[in-house]
Amino acid sequence: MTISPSFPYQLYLVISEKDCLGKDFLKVAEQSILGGVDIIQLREKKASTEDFLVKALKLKDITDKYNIPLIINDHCKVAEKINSAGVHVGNNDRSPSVLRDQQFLQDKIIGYSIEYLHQLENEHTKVSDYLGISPIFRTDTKKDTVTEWGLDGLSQIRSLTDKPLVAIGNINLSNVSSVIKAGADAVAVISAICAAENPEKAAFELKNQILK
Ligand code: TZP
Ligand code: MG
Repeated sequence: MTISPSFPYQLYLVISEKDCLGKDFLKVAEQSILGGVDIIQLREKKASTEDFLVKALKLKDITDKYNIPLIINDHCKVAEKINSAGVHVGNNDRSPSVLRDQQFLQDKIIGYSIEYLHQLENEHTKVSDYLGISPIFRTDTKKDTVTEWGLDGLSQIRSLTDKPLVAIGNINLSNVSSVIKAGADAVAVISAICAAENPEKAAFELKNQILK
């Protein structure tokens, strides 16, 4: 695979405490980094701002220790408070073009989820640093999704944009190579690492497949 100079990360862990199924999510994060995860997003769907902030600060201690970017899902105020590497938003969240105008986000990473083809044409896509192609395959981890892009959908998007593409949705060891072949610059996973008995080994094996 070729590594995008503007998004030089290939294995992207999206983490929440709940998705770690009783394991300490901070340990899962650290083990995943040791296994080869390049970038981590904190995504706590039901957390209050206060609770999210506490988790984000603890996670940032770990990502800082290994010099790994921490991306914050939705909670842009928390992102600013902890000086995270960036934010990730979807179609129903604060829009990337408004976020980009905020001073603290001007030089940070903004990720934007693509659920409809027409989003490729909008201003938000233009100002984003990467596009989350959401979901590639239907997944039990997030049920309220719109388009199941599949490998063909991913290839089609690849042919329409030069933006770094982060594929997400039911990606695991058995399909990760095909997702890369279809044009993803990076793959994002939740359960393939968070739910694994050995998150370090799971990350290591995924990374190996990606770099093959
Ligand atoms: N966005 C689209 S699918 C998804 C998100 C956050 C969940 C991915 O989780 P998993 O367990 O890797 O399928
Ligand atoms: Mg969101």
